[in-house]
Amino acid sequence: MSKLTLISHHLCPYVQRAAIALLEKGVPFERIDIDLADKPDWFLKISPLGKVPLLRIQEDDGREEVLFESSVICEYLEETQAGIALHPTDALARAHHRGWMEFGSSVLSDLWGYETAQDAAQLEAKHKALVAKFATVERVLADGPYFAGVNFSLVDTVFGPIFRYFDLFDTLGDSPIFDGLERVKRWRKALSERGSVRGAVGEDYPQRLMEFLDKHNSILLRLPAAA
Ligand SMILES: N[C@@H](CCC(=O)N[C@@H](CS)C(=O)NCC(=O)O)C(=O)O
Repeated sequence: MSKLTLISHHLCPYVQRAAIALLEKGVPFERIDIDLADKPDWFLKISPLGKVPLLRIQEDDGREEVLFESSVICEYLEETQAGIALHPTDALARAHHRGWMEFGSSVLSDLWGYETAQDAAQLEAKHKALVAKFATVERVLADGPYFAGVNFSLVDTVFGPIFRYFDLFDTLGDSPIFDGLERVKRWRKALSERGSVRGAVGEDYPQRLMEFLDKHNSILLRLPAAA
């Protein structure tokens, strides 16, 4: 049996996708969190883009492989590990899921701009972009509780970490993003209750996210309700 190691960072939402997939499939793995502000040499040697996540696969016979890119890692796990299926069997449905995983990455790009906004205008622009993206998501969601109904899928591994940001952001005083988006809200709740989603970060996640906002001088921390 191969030994799997997830090279990670405490806050990274892309890492969380892979961690959730591993937890869903019940695959034992080791997690190594690195400091992205001071990347270790061993990491730079094996990470083509200098980014986490990486999945290190060590075979019993000493062979070793490293995968990079969260979607590649998740697809590899889906193809090689037993346990629950995280992709639909139908090729067209699977292609749609891959599209919505990409959509989740574009939401993360807006979220980065939102959480690192320095002034009210930047925050407002990213707030609007996020509202528009989640309104689009609302239109494709059905009865839930998950993206594709009762079956948890890789799209859920992408959005669980996205929604997690708002557990903290909701307390900081910006106007709500999900108002009127009842299906999105229901999906968010279902994901927040899922064991694998909860288990993909440490207990100190909210504190680390606060530190991140502080380090980036985020305007979210300077809103009247956050003071
Ligand atoms: N497309 C990549 C994105 C991964 C990514 O952006 N990781 C961030 C942390 S969340 C990172 O390692 N950043 C370090 C850097 O860019 O120097 C994936 O899906 O794995």
